[in-house]
Amino acid sequence: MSNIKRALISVAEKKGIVELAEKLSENGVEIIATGGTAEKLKSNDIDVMEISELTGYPELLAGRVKTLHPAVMAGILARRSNEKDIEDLNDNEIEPIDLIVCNLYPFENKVENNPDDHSGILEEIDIGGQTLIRSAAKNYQDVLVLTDPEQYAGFLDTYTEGNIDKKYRSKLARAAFSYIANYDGAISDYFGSLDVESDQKDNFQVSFNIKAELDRELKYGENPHQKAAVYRSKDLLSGTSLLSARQLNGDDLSYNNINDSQAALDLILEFDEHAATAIIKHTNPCGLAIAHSPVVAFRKAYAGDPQSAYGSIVAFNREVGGSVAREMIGGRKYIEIVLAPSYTEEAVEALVDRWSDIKLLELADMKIAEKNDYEIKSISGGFLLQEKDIGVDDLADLKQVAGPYKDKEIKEKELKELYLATMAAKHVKSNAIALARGEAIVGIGAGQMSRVDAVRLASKKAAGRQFGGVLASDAFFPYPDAIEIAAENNIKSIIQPGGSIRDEDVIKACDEHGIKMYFTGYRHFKH
Ligand code: 93A
Repeated sequence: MSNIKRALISVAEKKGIVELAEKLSENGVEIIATGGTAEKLKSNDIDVMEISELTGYPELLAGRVKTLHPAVMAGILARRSNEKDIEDLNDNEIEPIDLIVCNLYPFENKVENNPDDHSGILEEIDIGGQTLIRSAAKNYQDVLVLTDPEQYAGFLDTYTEGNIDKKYRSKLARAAFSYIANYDGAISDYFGSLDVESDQKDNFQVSFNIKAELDRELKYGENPHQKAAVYRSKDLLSGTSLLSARQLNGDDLSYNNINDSQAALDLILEFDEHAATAIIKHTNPCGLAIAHSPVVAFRKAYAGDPQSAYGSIVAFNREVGGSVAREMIGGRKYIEIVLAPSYTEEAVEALVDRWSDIKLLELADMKIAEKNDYEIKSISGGFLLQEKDIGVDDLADLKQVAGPYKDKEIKEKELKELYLATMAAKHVKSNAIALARGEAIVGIGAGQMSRVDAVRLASKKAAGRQFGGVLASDAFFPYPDAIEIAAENNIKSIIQPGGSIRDEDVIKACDEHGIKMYFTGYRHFKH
């Protein structure tokens, strides 16, 4: 049994504390506690020394100063193997403290529940408890520290079995420091939010600390020789998170699976009004369609590029039922992952029957983020942080800048095609070109180093099906050469952000070929 003679308990969250103190008491540990904690323990017939008895002071400043006292701090911080430290304790009649059980004032709850009560929030900044925890964790070789009721049961087992060793102590110290780091992060976020308020929120700076927790370790990263893990962070999200998906079948998701599924989710979230299907390979869509039903949406999306759809991720914004499942199975190529808001039992059975290892992800609440949804890209020594590319694609006020019928309203059907193509181009790696016809994508040119090559590639992929369809580009055309190729490929309309110094040449080329062209004003680079 480890040598714990005295424990100091000071907890805001009192869950499990009586059971813990009881066990310690039974084992002859002397218990010291702060006001509320002492009261709770006493009312459960546990022998407790009040902190004020130890310090010789009452709790001061309405509790701001309770445990901040040399008799406490030296009792924790004294190195048991250091003669001088022990001499100091003896000279000052201070007894060592071997165990700290402490969790802090619920600062985050207070901010969440009473965001405008500034002085109340300040009172929830714990000082003494932090100091107890830090001191114990610093002196972890001699002092144990528990900061979470979830640790109590494991601690009691380890303690009663006499297994408290150096490794266990250091594990507790690490947990203590990360507990404090998170706590301080929340405080700093709060003060950051005050700054942002006074800056009129016009200033995008990292006024927040990104806090993240390990969600799971992965088998490996993008390649088998790279280690990898998934972290989750509330600071990076306000919309739907893939991390809340329920997996109904299949092995654990790999790094690439997660990366691709996120791309699938980002794209499918663009569609709400119509049933949509997106088919993703290596984060790029190779199929995308809208329809009155998910069955037809899938059929059309798949027809976009059946060859590339092998081993793909298929995302739906509507329930996957039996007929959708049968459509997916019907003699088609292997699908690795399906992502949908829900599945019928029949659909799950049919899909699993066909592909026993198919990964089925259910994400009930599919909602696009409105704000505070960020993207991070790592660079050596730091990272790039940006808002996600969301919320600018209402095509209601589209401006036609070239081609015939300028004074006519855009037909519903064409508007759908324009939207579909724009969404595809937005979610394709730049330089991106997407061709749409009849509510489906028929050709995509992804990740080309020149835009004109992207147009060539998309046209080749469309293999004639683009006739009379629309073309979307993620960024402006620097030269009119791409228009020539679009004309050769019988494109009827082009949608693009505009903004090139040669816009006039590009408009002229469209006019010459009788191609309608619309400017959106929004670029959608994705690199
Ligand atoms: O206001 S404090 O920062 N001053 C202190 O000296 C102090 N010591 C412990 N708050 C302090 N504590 C905190 O009191 C602990 O972290 C714990 O959360 C809480 C327990 O108080 P009680 O036992 O009275 O319920």
